[in-house]
Amino acid sequence: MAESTSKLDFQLYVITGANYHPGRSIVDVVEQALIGGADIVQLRDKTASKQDIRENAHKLRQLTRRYGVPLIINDHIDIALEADADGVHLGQDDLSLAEARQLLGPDRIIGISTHSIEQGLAAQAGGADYIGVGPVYPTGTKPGRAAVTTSYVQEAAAQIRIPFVAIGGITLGNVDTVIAAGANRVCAVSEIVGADDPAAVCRAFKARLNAAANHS
Ligand code: 3NM
Repeated sequence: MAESTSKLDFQLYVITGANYHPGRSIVDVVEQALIGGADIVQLRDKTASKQDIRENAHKLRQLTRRYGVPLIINDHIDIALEADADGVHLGQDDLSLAEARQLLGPDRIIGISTHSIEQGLAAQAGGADYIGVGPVYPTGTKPGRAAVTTSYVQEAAAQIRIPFVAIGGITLGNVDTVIAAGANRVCAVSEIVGADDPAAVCRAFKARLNAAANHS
């Protein structure tokens, strides 16, 4: 289904995961991902103190500005505003989309995690700028959540008109299957930030995404 025009243009979305790179700084790992071609960055940290998240938000804001790439903050609308991030990403159990929009205003990006086509359509109707579709495969990064499989990717490709990004357990080994199911955008945590060479992994993801885009 044709997408509506949007303020978002990306193929490869990288989300932070500090536990995957012990001993390496978040700025270093994210910069490697940006060098490799990551198009959008999300700061996600479910365990750090709010002060640490705030500090990382400011550091990643400076870094992503240098690369001309949007920065999204997971959950913390106050930190997103304070750090002048481009937007927030919310789960199904977080603040409602309407409340978030009220706080963020019309121009900032709001992304919503969705785990079924019903949730996807609801987020679209509610004014989300993009949705996450996942977890496509089981993943230790978000344990305990059943995989939605590529069938939700297929449903999203057929029915969702805002940008959707496939997420969850996506690796260089399975990304072609995810793309073949209809995803033009993919997101990864562990495969990128846990890699010895995040830039090389991002380059490889981008090559697959671009090859598919050029053949469609
Ligand atoms: N959200 P990895 S899956 C943060 O389905 C997140 O909403 C998901 O990490 C969702 O690439 C997920 O390491 C984890 O599997 C993605």
